[in-house]
Amino acid sequence: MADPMETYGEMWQDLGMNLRAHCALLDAIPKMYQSAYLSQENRPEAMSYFDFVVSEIHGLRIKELMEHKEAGGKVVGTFCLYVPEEIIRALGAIDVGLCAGAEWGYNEVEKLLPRNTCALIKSFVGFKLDRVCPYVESADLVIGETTCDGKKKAYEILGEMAPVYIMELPQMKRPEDFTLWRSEIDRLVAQLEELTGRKLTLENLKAATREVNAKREALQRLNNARKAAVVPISGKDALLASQVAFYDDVPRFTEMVNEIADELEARIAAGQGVAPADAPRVLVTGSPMAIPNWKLHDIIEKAGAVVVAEEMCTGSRYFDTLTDETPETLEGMLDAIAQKYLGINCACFTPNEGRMDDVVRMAEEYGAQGVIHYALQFCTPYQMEAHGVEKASRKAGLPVLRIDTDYSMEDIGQLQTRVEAFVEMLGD
Ligand code: BJ8
Repeated sequence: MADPMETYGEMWQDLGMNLRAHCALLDAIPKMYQSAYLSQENRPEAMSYFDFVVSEIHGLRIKELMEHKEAGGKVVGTFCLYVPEEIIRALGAIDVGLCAGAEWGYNEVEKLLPRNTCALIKSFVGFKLDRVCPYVESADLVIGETTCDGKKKAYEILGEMAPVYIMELPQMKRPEDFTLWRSEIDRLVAQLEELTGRKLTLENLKAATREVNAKREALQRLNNARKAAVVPISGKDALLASQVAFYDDVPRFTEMVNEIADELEARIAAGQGVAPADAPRVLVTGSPMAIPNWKLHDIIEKAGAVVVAEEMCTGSRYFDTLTDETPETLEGMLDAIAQKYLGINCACFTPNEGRMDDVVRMAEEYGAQGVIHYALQFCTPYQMEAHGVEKASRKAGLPVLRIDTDYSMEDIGQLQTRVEAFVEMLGD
């Protein structure tokens, strides 16, 4: 394989990246990928597309972003599911998800942020401080949102290093909260029209909505296949598809995920699975798992279980509902977008009963025998909401294991022991 520095070094340099630190980061990913992904047996062949995407994680896609910028287009970075990608796309910009999933530059980060900040926030601040993420460096604008307190305050710090725009997200779902959120969507439109120099129209918004919905439908197809008695794809591979959805080219990604879904449907018909039919089935719920955070899925599946669903932002919360494409006015389309996004069940909301209902409903639909609640350490919303998830799951007869962890590998042994005991209990 060609040396990535030879192929992309100049591009990374032009982006102002810290090449030495970036090389160290890029060196770490293939080892993690080999251990978590390439060591799997009997993977769907079409997953080779994702092997390629990961091998080019900071290469080919960044080159595409640069070409888009050279042609006058804009790149917009986002950190949260609530930022409507339909609007960004409709205005000709490319939306990339920036949530960082690797421990990086903590020594410097902890001079700015308290040590007891969640790994996701520390990671994105570390990536920016050390200039190792070409997605952040290529963004013309970063859109943040008022979700958890840690993110809100970290965006103020990020704003000292990059252009940041904040959407105010309500924390409840009453009619007056919808009114506030709807006005925030209008503010976002104005901001993005100014950035892109384009006008939002009914036509461009409908076209973008169709494309984004098609991506969600492809992910729904892939995930539906996981409901089969003999599961045709590992949880790790399904998680990877959700992670890549945040930054890959939308039509290409949709096509490739539909190809995987074709293969999975054929595998189901042939009774071909990635795990034995009696492997315990687990639903994972909680904080998002940003790429390359594959730690918990890897532990669960190496313990002999199969993850059949993720109730998380890198999972069902991203694709399980579509935006209504039928309104025939621009205002109507923006109402539909506001509604779709306010329907997401993030733990930053109170009350958030919809999430408990989703966990129980999904466990039934996907045939999960147990629930693993995953929260990043110091993620107050998810760590506290674990109580409600546990209560609702136990009421539905589902055993629950609560895991609070971070991106480091220090607790691997302890997590393996706890997960193995849980999987064994499910198998009894
Ligand atoms: S919609 S989950 S992407 S806010 S892990 S930074 S919550 S302390 S990421 Fe999230 Fe949007 Fe909600 Fe999804 Fe804070 Fe928790 Fe850290 Fe988090």
